[in-house]
Amino acid sequence: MLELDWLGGKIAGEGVLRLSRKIRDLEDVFEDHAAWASMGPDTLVYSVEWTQPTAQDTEGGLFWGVTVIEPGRVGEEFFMTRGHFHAKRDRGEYYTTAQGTGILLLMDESRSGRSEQMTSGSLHYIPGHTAHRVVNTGQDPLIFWACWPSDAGHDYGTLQREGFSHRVVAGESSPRLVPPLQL
Ligand code: M6P
Ligand code: ZN
Repeated sequence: MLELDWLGGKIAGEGVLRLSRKIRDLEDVFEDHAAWASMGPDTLVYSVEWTQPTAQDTEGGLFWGVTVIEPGRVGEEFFMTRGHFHAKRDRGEYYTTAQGTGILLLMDESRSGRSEQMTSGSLHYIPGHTAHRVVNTGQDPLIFWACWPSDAGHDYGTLQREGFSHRVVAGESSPRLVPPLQL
């Protein structure tokens, strides 16, 4: 059995997998390349802990994990996850926010974008065929839990080539979506 630190965003127990994404890993993700290049390459942007109780690709299995996105910006753009489509496009996912404030960016395969506000207790259903990326717009870490099918897989290549439909940047008084989108 594993133990969750629900608000702290940690999973304790055997076989927990972990990864971290630093500035140096995210060169193609942020728009302002000069701002990106001026930052310490070891600056932590986000980390993920997750459990895979079945093998990757098991049909009918589920994975469970937590992501902690640090507060920060690259130029005007807030720290965020790389974002992905599922390799098996029809697979969905749940996200739920434990702590912090952010925006979930969603984009379908025809590049139509929408967003959902993330705040403590918000639950987000991500349907299949939908790219998803989380942006931390707050001043504290943004902690969200996720549950996804074992055979969903991650397709990062499509967004690497084509980018996301929208970006989230700091506005004068509140975060702003570019191009504009109703929050
Ligand atoms: C969530 C899940 C994971 C994902 C992680 C980070 O925890 O969706 O599958 O890996 O967020 O997002 P990304 O893979 O886009 O960097
Ligand atoms: Zn996913």
